[in-house]
Amino acid sequence: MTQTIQNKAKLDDQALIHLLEKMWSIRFFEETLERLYKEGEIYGTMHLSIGQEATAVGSASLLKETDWMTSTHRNHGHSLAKGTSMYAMFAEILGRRTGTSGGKGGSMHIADPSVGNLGSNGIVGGGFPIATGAALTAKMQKTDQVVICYSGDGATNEGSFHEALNLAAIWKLPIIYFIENNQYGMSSSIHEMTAIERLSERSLSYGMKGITIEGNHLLRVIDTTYDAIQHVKSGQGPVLIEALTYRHRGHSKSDSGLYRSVEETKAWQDKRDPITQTETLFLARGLLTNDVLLERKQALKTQVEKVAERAKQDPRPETAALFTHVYAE
Ligand SMILES: Cc1ncc(C[n+]2csc(CCOP(=O)(O)OP(=O)(O)O)c2C)c(N)n1
Ligand SMILES: [Mg+2]
Repeated sequence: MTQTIQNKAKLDDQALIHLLEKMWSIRFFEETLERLYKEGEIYGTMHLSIGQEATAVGSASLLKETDWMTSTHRNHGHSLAKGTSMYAMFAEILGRRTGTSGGKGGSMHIADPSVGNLGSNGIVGGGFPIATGAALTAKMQKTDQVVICYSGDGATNEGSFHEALNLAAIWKLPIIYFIENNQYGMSSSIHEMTAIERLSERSLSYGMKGITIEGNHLLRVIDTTYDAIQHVKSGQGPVLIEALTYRHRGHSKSDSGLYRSVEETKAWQDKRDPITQTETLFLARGLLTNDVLLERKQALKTQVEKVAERAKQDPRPETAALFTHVYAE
């Protein structure tokens, strides 16, 4: 018998299953990218968010299409969860003309304003001023929009973080700073890089609300983001969410992983994987049976691979395209 899973956003069983499917599709998307990379189809590097799917899905899915978000170099999950086309993202990363930026930006420059995705960013901390400016726009134009600014833990040591948070707090902007604390900034442990225990404590110095949560727990992310949206919409100012998570893969494609132990990675993969935890919960509550789960998962995997193959057939940008989109018209 199904036991409804309580959540503050009042998502029903079907909506929750849809979020699980979103997490699967993000994982399959990135696993497909890994394969394509090994096959020599992708130039440059990539930063995979495998292991961090619950933070992206549990938060971005609560936004309306007209709400905004900014992301980082590790943006695939956020961009897909906000509604950016998977096909256009594959095409972008494969350097095809049909990509979100005409195939000229690549993995770190996915943007799609049509769904409120104001862009990812290769500059660590580069999203803070952009997102804060977007929130100021929303407030001045009284549009009722909310902004989520995603960042990593390492980025909170950039000056832009502190300047942006201060301004957002004094102007009471409708923005949620969502830190995905995956424990490392490249090869640096966050514990060696900051002298505080919780990054959410930083909210206190700016006079804003702050909270640290288990980021691999989908329901916890949903509830926390829901509360934060209500808070910023009611004009009480910004919220800082620190979500504890872990990236299963290396920082980028060139990472020999010498800075963390195999045991540590294995523990996060085996005991705290966001997808496995969600599947276990949904099965236990009877939202779906094991057979249905496996069937849907396999179907989605096949579908994602087909999308990649379709994007691969597209043409690359023409040489003349090098000179377009460089300056605003
Ligand atoms: C301004 C700037 N400094 C340094 C870098 C190099 N760099 C790229 S990612 C990264 C680590 C970022 O760590 P974190 O914010 O925790 O994000 P994560 O990679 O863990 O998602 C660094 C130092 C950069 N891209 N931009
Ligand atoms: Mg990090």
